[in-house]
Amino acid sequence: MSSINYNERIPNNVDLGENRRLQRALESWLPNYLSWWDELGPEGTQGYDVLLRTAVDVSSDGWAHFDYVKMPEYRWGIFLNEPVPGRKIAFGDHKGEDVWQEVPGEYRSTLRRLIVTQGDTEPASVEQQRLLGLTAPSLYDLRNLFQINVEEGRHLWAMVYLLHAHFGRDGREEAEAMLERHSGDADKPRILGAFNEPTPEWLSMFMFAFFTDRDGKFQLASLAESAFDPLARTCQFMLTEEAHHMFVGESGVMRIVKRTCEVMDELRTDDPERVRQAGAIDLETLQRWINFHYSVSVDLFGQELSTNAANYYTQGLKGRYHEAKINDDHLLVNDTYNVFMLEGEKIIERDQPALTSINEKLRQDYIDDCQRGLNRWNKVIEKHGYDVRFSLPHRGFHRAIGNFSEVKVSPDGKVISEAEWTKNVDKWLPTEADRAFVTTLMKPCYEHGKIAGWIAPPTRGIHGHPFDFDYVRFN
Ligand code: BYC
Repeated sequence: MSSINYNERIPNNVDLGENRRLQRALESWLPNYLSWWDELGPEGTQGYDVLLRTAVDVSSDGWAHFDYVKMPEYRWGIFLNEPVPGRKIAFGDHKGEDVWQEVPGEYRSTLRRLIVTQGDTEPASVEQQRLLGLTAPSLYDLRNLFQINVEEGRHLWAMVYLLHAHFGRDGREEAEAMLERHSGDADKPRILGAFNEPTPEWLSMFMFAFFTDRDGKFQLASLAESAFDPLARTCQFMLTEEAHHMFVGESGVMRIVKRTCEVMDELRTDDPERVRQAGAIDLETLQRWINFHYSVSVDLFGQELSTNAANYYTQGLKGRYHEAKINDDHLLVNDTYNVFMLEGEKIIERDQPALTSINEKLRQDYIDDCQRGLNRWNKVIEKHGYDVRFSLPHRGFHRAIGNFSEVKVSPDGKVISEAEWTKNVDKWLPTEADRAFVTTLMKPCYEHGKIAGWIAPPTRGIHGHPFDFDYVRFN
């Protein structure tokens, strides 16, 4: 591995300088990427100096460099975790064989598809968040938004590198297409449902970073098990950056809950209307946002029973979360897994072949992780002495993919009629009126040390700086 030159056009630890053809291909993609950033990246921010971390290394200490950067000048580098000497395939038909440094011909199109699906989400999220820089509740939050945006951009680079380096001409075409599909576009939408939903205000931003970025964590962790070693090592390193994104989501919602509770304390009431009049977001509204973002994110795990997922696993392309820590044969041919199914009008649990249930297993790992976050939010409410507790709706609620997509399921897990759904949906999902209310709160608050009234300040700043630091300089 050569050492990394942060000043290179494309900083990297893949010896790009030694591979002129690949370097030229990526350098010719760069201007397209930059015009995409200009057009669909954070609106009106070209001249801002932002205190950003840039990945410059892959060692666990000191992998990032913090400095003021104008976002279009950010160094979107290509970094793969160091190879693990002698790494063997951990699961599926090829278990025990050496991992692959090149794509096996028979798995080429499947792997390309997985990489494209992963890559497509990254610029999608930047597009979804492009207007949020106009209304951030504080400079600290504004900086975190931009940090996430540039890193999602880098994650796109990570996938584009794999496509260019390992998939020849069709890889290059897929890399182009990544900049042609757009979030919410009627003709060329992004591939996965949740990435076509707008993220128009900051409550949605924090919920997205908690729920949808967490899908990223679990999908990347599964791809980090791949027998295709460059993919595994790329995803491993992406997970390092991803942790901050989920921190932004979890702590963001936590700070909103804290502020709401403070306002309820001051008013001595938990009446949602009074809370709203005081400029905070009532807990019932927060629950509706949880229901929405959770349900669209749960869809991202695919169908409960999927032969695609079984094939990815058997072929060694995509493993389970923390594959090596699971105590079984890592072949799963004779195993079963408990899956939620629809039987007539009832939701039942039934043992299904473990191989076809791989998506559902990952969804369960995700659900458990989400619940841990909710428990932490609930502690804040509990500390303030209120009885309300947030809960995750049933996994069948508001689904567009899989076993429950054809029926209506209530948050507590009952299959209900269309009429009952229509009667209750305004209690369960954000209404137009809710969205309009939340939008009224979205006013930028860019004075040092100040913060909008609907969210509490963070307990700590970024990189050892205080909350009232000038994280963004507007020039
Ligand atoms: N929307 O057999 P199934 C992140 C399609 S997030 C639309 O269950 P499979 C990030 C599916 O493609 C992580 N379509 O599918 C977060 C298939 O289509 P075909 C992103 C969907 O393959 C925040 C059909 O339905 N990474 O990084 O087992 C910010 C049959 O379904 C959806 C990945 O997703 C959906 N929700 O599972 C920034 C990893 N779900 O074949 C970034 C790579 C399913 O009939 N992707 N379909 O045309 C995969 O592993 C798989 O593609 C999926 C789907 C898990 C998504």
